Amino acid sequence: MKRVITYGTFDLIHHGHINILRRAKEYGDYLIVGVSTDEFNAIKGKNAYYPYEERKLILEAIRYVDEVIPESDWGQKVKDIKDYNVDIFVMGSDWEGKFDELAEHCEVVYLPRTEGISSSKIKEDLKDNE
Ligand code: C2G
Repeated sequence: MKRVITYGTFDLIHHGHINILRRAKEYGDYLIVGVSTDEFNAIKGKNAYYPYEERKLILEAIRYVDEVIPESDWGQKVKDIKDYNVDIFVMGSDWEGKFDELAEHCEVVYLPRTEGISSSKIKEDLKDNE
């Protein structure tokens, strides 16, 4: 029973998110997603269109996702890895190298991002087409 975890804002869910969730799940049997709270998004300098509860609801409806937990600060990952018995931590390649210290506690995997899509691109494109 391999347990995988990944983190993110996951606003305006798109195929880039689906790709990383599907591939993260392929590394194990159970995928936990730490979804950023609205307060943590403010710390990350992100302003999500959907509030936390909606982003959580949408993620819970995705077939690859087994559990959704709040991500409220940068420093919670080690405790999450221990508390949830995580074997593998997965992030997109834009984070390559940023979480290597977690390798003391679990396997760390960075997967290539899906090119050409992002929540901010969606917002910009919609604005341009108004
Ligand atoms: N992602 C991807 N391809 C895209 C867009 C996003 O693979 N075209 C991946 C990101 O690499 C990340 C995940 O989808 O692994 C979620 O992306 P965001 O919602 O943008 O999350 P982010 O703001 O990077 O927050 O502690 C970690 C942070 O919470 C990550």
